[in-house]
Amino acid sequence: MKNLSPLQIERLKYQPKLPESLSSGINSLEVSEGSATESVRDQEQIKELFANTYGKPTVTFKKSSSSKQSPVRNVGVILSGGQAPGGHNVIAGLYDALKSANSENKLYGFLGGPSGIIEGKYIEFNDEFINAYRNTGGFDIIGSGRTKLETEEQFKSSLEVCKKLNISAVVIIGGDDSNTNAALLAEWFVKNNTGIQVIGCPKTIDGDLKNEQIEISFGFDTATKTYAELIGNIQRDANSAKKYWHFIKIMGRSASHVALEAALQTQPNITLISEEVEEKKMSLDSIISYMSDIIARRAENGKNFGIAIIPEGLIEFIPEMKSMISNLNDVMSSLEKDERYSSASQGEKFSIIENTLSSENAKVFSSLPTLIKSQLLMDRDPHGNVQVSKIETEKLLIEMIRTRLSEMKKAGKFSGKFADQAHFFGYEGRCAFPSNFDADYCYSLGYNAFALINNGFTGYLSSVRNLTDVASNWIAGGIPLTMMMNMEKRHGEWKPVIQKALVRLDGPVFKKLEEHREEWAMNDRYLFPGAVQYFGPSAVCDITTVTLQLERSKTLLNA
Ligand code: FBP
Repeated sequence: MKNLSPLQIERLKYQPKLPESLSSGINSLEVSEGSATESVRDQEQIKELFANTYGKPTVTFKKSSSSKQSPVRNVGVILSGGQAPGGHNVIAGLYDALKSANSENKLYGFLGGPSGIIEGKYIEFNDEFINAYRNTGGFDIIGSGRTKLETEEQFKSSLEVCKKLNISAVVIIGGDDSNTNAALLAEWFVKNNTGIQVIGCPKTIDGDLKNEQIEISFGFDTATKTYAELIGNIQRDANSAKKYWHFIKIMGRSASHVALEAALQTQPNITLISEEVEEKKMSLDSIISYMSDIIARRAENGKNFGIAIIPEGLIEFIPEMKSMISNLNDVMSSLEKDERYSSASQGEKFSIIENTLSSENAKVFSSLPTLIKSQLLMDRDPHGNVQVSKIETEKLLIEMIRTRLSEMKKAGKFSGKFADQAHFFGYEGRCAFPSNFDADYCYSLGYNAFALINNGFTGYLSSVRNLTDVASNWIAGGIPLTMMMNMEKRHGEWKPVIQKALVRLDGPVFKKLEEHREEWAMNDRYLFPGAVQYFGPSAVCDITTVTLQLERSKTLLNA
């Protein structure tokens, strides 16, 4: 093989593990149905909007002694949204299941995300093509995109493309927004008697697509292990040089699951959790006080160094910032179309904004450093929201802490030194080689997605559970997408969307941080997890996240 690293060559040979129920043959599955389901909230509205796909039961697959004939099927697959390690294995699992059900079956990959199905851009997979991507990171096999699939026109174009390719099922691999789109498409296909099924697969490094049936979204395991390795390395450096405070912002959009898991794996001195900031209504000023106090107390012990973990979405959870950003999003949606604003200089833009925001929000905006102000004015995402990954919150905190510490110094309350380093970990982890857990989980999700198709389901999310046990004991099945939905305001309109799972402050994962953080702040208890392990003892190589282990052990205790 040409142009492959030694690890690539070894990983291509890895055979992902499947739950026992699925490994006995794709055409020999018995379906066991649970009772009818309801959406998490707003049941009446969701039922009305999804009249054909609402209320279906959860399903579980079991081994069956009899085998049935599987008709020829063509399936299309889409990778949607941000990259997450393991996406290639979902496609490999889907392909293997589809081919083992009937060798005449075909799998098409839509290129560049959901726009591929709308515009009819696709490839057909074959063994050679798939084999080159097994157990590799990235979404480059067919590319990804963030086009929303939600309008009648888009659905009609998708139908035309499916008809042309004789596709009878579509698998959408994505996060909460993409699976909301999967639910809409599934409903539209049933309503219009097309006979085309739609199945979703739970993807996102953010870890915020989870519930009782979806224990973890794929990619979270590998991404958090990658960030934990990097944090561990920085902790070693900080503890060696003893001269820098490292402020590390970590991807994860709104929820702080990624920051929390990385912190549990590494035990840094400070970990901010956005959900706690919001719950306790902590102002920016009180966050600065909390962090400066730890820095000053460590300095008293002769430690002018440390590690602070900052979740990507923090800024939106600080009450005064949240209010200002929401006002700013509204203001920007009209200002962006205004010629006078577009041609204004940066300074003029700031004044226009300050004069347009409410007086409270204008005060907050004008108190921010220029760098942050300009980042707040950058392009909005497709939902009209500020792109939090582009705001350098870590630098905002550093600047404000520096000012606070110099005030404390003047008042005789700080006698140490403060030298900082800022980092942002995000893209470093989204395309890493999937860990064994993600390689196995993703392959199982894809394989299971075909099991759902083969058994006639639509509007379901592929679900593989019991994930802290060995893979052979994992439970495969599906849950109706509508079960995870509620109504939320988007662009000023109420829309059905899959509910995002935020960090629960009463859950075992946050409690673990809360119990230890004072100890970790003052007495260095750094852990150095090292690189993701692919080969070696199962107790090192096959285990999943601290988050899932804590959550599952609580579930088992309560069971
Ligand atoms: P998904 O929700 O689509 O999985 O995306 C996750 C994510 O990595 C977030 O953590 C981050 O805020 C965002 O994507 C960045 O996206 P982009 O690279 O498109 O700006």
